[in-house]
Amino acid sequence: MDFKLCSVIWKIIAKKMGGVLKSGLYFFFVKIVEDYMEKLVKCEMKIIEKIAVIYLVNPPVNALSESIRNDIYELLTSCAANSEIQAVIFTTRGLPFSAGADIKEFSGPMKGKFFLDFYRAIKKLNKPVIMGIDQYALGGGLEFCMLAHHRIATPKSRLGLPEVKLGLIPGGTGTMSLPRLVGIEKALDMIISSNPVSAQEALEIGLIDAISSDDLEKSCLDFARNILNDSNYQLSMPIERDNPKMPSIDYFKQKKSEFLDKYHGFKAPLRLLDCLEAAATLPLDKGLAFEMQQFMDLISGDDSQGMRYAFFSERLASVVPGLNPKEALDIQKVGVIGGGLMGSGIAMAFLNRGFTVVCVEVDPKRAEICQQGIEKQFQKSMQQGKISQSDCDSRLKNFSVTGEIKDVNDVDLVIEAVFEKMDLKLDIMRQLDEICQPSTILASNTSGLDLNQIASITKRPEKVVGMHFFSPAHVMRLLEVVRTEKTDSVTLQTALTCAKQLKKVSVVVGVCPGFVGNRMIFKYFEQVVWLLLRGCSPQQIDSAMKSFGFPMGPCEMADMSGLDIWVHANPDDRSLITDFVNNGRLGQKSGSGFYDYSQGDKTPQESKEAAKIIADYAKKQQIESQDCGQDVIVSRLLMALISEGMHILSEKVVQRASDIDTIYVHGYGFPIYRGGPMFYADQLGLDEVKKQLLTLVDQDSQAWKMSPILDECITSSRKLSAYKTE
Ligand code: 3H9
Repeated sequence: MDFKLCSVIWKIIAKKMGGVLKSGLYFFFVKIVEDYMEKLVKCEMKIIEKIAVIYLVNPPVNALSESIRNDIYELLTSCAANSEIQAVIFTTRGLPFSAGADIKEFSGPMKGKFFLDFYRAIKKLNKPVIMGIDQYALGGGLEFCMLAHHRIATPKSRLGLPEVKLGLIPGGTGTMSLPRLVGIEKALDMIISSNPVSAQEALEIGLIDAISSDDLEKSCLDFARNILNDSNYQLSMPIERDNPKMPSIDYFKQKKSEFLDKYHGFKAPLRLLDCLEAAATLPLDKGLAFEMQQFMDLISGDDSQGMRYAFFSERLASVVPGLNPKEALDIQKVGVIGGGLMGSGIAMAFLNRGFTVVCVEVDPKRAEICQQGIEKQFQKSMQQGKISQSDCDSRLKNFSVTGEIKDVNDVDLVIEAVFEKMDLKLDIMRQLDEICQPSTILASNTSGLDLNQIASITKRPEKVVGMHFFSPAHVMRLLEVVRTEKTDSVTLQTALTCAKQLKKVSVVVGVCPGFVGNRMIFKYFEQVVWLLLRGCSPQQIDSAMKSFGFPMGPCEMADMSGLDIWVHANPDDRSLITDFVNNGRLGQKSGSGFYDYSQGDKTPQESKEAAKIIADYAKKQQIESQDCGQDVIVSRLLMALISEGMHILSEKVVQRASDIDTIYVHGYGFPIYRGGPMFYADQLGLDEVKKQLLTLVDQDSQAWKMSPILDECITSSRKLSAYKTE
């Protein structure tokens, strides 16, 4: 559905009618246009020398929505009835082959024709069907391809079944077809990783028949003609091949015990194993029925709902009404100020995507470490086969370290990544403003300082933006793009376009201490301290949060990032954490924090000394221990996130609640199958959230404040995760 098109037509009509139509009618109008557009023909067919060529036309990604599925089915039926037609080709003109079933339709009842109908229709057709795959065939798109007798792909195409990423299994015959084509082990590898294979690999493993040499349609037509002229040709569908062989007798038993641990909390991986076992052991019809049953169970479950919500939230988080991607400045050369861990990571993130990077590091020793660290990292990637020798060479050729800040005078974008001290950042920004070209965008990687103040030191505050990377910056996908009161639309758009080029998940946020992610984590951590002082051990807290689905507990996480970071970020902090730091327990880097660590081993071990520091502090503060079970731990920590998230929404720091969820899923390890803290609040029920929060407010009205947003959502029966601030 194209809202832009709707709004243009709407404006024309509204103007013509002199504003008679009320704006409320807009949505009614949108619905009519939407229905109309849905009904537009999604497939086009022409017949070339008795071969039907059918083009899939459902931009932008050829999602297999109800209307296109129905069109496909009708065309297959009409080709069966037309004795002139001897073969059928499905392909595209310019569009990707297909991104799979239309995920938007998964929230409602499944309507229209489906993959089993395609299977039966192709079988009944009894004429060769050839799929011409361009760009990608994913999920249901690949399942549809595997139902055909043959597949031909362009050299750069990718083919995969990424349903597990959405908490699903390939439920459109894929778990029966793929193992019959490529074997059980490869099928499992492809589906569980969600990673598509290249056309070359697809050819090698038997997933496709050929790679098109030039024109895809011509290759498919030539292939069809060859078959039709071959008197020995036998028509056969891959899905009807013999059952794939089990790799070993106890293969699935072993995999199940491995997956229980590896994919703890996720439902789809185990269901996938069941389906592949069914593919190996059951007759096809029973296998297909089993697959469909698993798919239907998963699609209605909380996990898949959370993961589908996360899919759309991620794409929405960088959408800002009024911005125009065409206005983004062309960024080629980037300056990074500071060659520490963060600066090096940012430099690598840009180098990995073909940018030229100049890194300024005034300390010669640190400059050398930065240069060597980056060289080492690229060489490691090369040894692991992730990049080629020439990739490695060109990245290093595009990189230089200098001790002179004036060397960034010709960059298009400069990002300061120096120590988190306001005076230092102000000084750097003042210098950059003088040195850089007037068109250069000045970005700060501050993780929570007042960016309005930082921008105000320059004569170009409208060209100042926050680009808050998460460490390690070349690995972590999240980027908070911070707009100040004065950031202009071109600067914001350029930062977002850059983020896209870096393949980051960017979320636009406003200025407030800690922005969104860190502001919420501070509240979360306050509750960790509260629990520690009431007698919960770090292990108890960590284990409760890991059972909830976090890959790491908060105490392990704090030890990993360094307890001194917390104290630096809260200079007035006189809490328990300061006592840890004063005792030299900075976390993993000092060999001890909440836990003890043996040299060269990051496994957390229970620490008597840490327990003593906590007990002494509690005694000093006259805090009595309380009986806090797993429920209390999980409730306190999640309520801290949910409550702060709602305050952030009231202050309009983000555009929508789902932006908060995107930050938490991609930057803080919130379990993706729970959608994020705001989505989880909806799953828990907002009345229940209110009940838990009221109890906390009752216990400590200083620490806990109710947000009016909660009541607003409850009284209007709206979902918190759907809350928009603009
Ligand atoms: C499935 O197939 C189930 C079957 O096994 C069984 C059925 C019974 N549906 O990502 P982009 C939208 S499950 C609906 O920005 P890119 C997307 O929201 C499906 N919409 O572009 C965005 O919309 P907007 C298995 C979809 O070039 C626009 O298209 N398939 C779908 O960076 C552009 O997307 C998958 O899991 C969809 N399937 O990446 C593949 N896909 O402009 C999921 C995309 O309004 N998709 N949209 O924000 C992807 O991985 C990426 O979108 C793709 C393109 C690689 C295709």
